[in-house]
Amino acid sequence: MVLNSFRLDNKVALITGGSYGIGFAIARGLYEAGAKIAFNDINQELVDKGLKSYKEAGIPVRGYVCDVTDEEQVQELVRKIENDLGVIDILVNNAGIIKRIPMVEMKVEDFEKVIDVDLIAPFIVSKAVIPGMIKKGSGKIINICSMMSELGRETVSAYAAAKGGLKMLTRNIASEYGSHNIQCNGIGPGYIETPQTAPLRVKGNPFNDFIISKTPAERWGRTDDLIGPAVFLASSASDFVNGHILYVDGGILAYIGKQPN
Ligand code: NAP
Ligand code: GCO
Repeated sequence: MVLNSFRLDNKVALITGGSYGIGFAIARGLYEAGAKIAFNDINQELVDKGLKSYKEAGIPVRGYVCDVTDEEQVQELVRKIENDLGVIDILVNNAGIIKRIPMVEMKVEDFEKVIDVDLIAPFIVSKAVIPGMIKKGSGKIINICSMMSELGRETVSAYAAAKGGLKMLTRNIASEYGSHNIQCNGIGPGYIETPQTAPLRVKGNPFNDFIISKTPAERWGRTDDLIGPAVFLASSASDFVNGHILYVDGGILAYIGKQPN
């Protein structure tokens, strides 16, 4: 029964930065497919916010405070989850930040901070989780990439460098650990309605119309648009998919943009 291959029963999933937004939606989808859910966020306030949201959605979760850029905190996080729920089967490297600053005006420390969270942290968390997956004989890693894994634009140099690097880290983990039955893939969301893009969607911001003109679907993405792709890449249905970046972008990457009337 092909649909059974999309089930995640008895699997343990960690979604980093999962208090809200894309991470929260993906966690909800993995739960509905049968997984046990753990999430972390950078401080107790955000974890509490997430726990409240998950409770309101009727989703039992474990929430942990952990800064994913801190290797000691990440190793402690993995130990706690293994103790509370079991070995992590599915890792979603979702935590991320963006700083929109023209490159020549950007401080080095700002550039470094984005690289730390969006590229080095997925390395740190994957490095902590893979040994358990090797022992178990299977594992799924899903890195949340971006349109900026493929495209550049003004003011997002650090973010594009990080997300481009995350695409290649995804391919390298796939290459290095595929023989252990670990599949590492990426999801590249288009422009999605979350707090991170709220400044771009304010009424009258020309960027809002620009994105609509660049998206064949003629709409911003919704976090729910990412759930099916995430369940697919977390499940045995994708056991022979490895090193792939699945763009969930309404067609942006395929489209030159709406032609002038
Ligand atoms: P977001 O605001 O980027 O959410 C990311 C989450 O990660 C937040 O809860 C954030 O906490 C947390 N976080 C940040 N730094 C962290 C750290 N050092 N340790 C632990 N947690 C940390 O919202 P989003 O739009 O849902 O983005 C989720 C992911 O999708 C990100 O990787 C983003 O780059 C990517 N993405 C987003 C879009 C989009 O259009 N929204 C499109 C493509 C890709 P804070 O609230 O404190 O920042
Ligand atoms: C931006 C946006 C994008 C989205 C996303 C697109 O400022 O261009 O924040 O980067 O967050 O990454 O896929």
